[in-house]
Amino acid sequence: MDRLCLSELVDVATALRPPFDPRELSAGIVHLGLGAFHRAHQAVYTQQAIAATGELGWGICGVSPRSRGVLDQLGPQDGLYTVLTRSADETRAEIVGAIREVLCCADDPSPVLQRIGAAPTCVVTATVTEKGYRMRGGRLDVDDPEIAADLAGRAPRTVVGVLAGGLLARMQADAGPISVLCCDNIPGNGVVLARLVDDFAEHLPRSDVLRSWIRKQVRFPSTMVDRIVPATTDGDRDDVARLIGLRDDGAVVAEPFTQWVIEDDFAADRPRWERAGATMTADVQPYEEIKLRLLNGSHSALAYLGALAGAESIADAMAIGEIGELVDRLMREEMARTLTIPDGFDLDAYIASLQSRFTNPALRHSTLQVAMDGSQKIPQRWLPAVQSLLQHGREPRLLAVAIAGWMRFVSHRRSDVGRPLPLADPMAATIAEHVAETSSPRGLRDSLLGIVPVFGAGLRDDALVCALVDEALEQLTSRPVRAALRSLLR
Ligand code: CS2
Repeated sequence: MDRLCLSELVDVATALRPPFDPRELSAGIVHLGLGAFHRAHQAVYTQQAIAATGELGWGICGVSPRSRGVLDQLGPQDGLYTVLTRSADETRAEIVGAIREVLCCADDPSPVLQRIGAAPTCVVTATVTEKGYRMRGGRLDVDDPEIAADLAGRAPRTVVGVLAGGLLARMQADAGPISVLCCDNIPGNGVVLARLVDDFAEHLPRSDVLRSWIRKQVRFPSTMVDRIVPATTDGDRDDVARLIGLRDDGAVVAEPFTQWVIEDDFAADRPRWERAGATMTADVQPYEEIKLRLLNGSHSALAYLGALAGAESIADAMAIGEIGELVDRLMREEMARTLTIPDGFDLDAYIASLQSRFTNPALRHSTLQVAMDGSQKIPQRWLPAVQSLLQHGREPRLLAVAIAGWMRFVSHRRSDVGRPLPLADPMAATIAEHVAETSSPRGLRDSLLGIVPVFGAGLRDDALVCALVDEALEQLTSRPVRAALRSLLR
């Protein structure tokens, strides 16, 4: 079977092709992090915005910070790939042509720095996952060996180093203002990224000049991004081949739902993403909190408890009655009480839509995929809600069950049906050291709550939290997840 590329597009049904000739686009956006999420989210919005406005200057120069694999997927396909949208009733294919160039920083970051420094580039976007920013407590982790190596003067390879280097190139070229959008699940992601870049710039020679240029010429709008995008499987690629009649090694699969809320604070021109359904707003924070706590917070609980109970996918986890009930009550009885709900926002409808998204039978979203990188996710998904409940004199009882679920997951590493559960986490070694210190549930709770980058400094000393986690961990240690939850949910 022939492979998807520009010259093969003529043979594809018009309805599946990009709604413009990709050859006519020029790149006005640099995107860092070419994983499946970007391909199924911002690139699709951009394609639709270009189609709606006819503005051909918003092609994307996609950058893979480390992996050359993406070059092998998208390079021979001229940047083209298919988004397969799956729901219970329908599987739909759409070819995206917005990515016009693919670069990798691993070999040589200089073309990327030049691109960020070039006047036609007005927007940089990033999806590099939480760990890609290499931060600690919201600040740049200057002790991180990769950050330290960038700061010591090599050609930058970290995301923040590349951004700072690109902005330096732009200042030197006098190429004008630019906007940088973080599209990862981090609260206040714009403010956070601005701070990380400033932390990096502070260590560069003549830092004052660059830092003050950035303050004047660069905006970092915050964004809330949402679309469930499981890892692509061979089965997905086979379905794509059937639908488009070509082999596609860059295909991605996603749910029908998609949402993008963007702070309307740009330094320069930008694509009309609102013409593709994005919401432009003065304040992203309420949306971001709602999404991070209700969607991502529930997702992580489903991932750990589901994986322990032997569920391979999030939908399988939801189908386990006790886990479904826990997540429903976690959202309504705990998470929702910690949120500021914008006027006109229908919280019940939002929760109902999350439940149907989590149970989408056509999406095989693996529990282990969501379980990855817990140390980077827990701080923003669970802990602000724990703190908020405590401040209001409420018990974070169900959140404690989720925390105990993570503790059981990282310490036991085996499901109730005996399946090994790998721990994929940048802090895996530290977590393993803390686990090795002790064998009792209480000891484990005390030791793991002592990992400050994950749980902060005070939680370990909070008697109520300790008691709640102890009770849940005791249960999860002594019986299978379903029986433990039956007892904990009484
Ligand atoms: C998930 C997210 O992998 C995870 O941790 O919770 O990727 C989630 O699917 C997206 O944020 C949905 O927008």
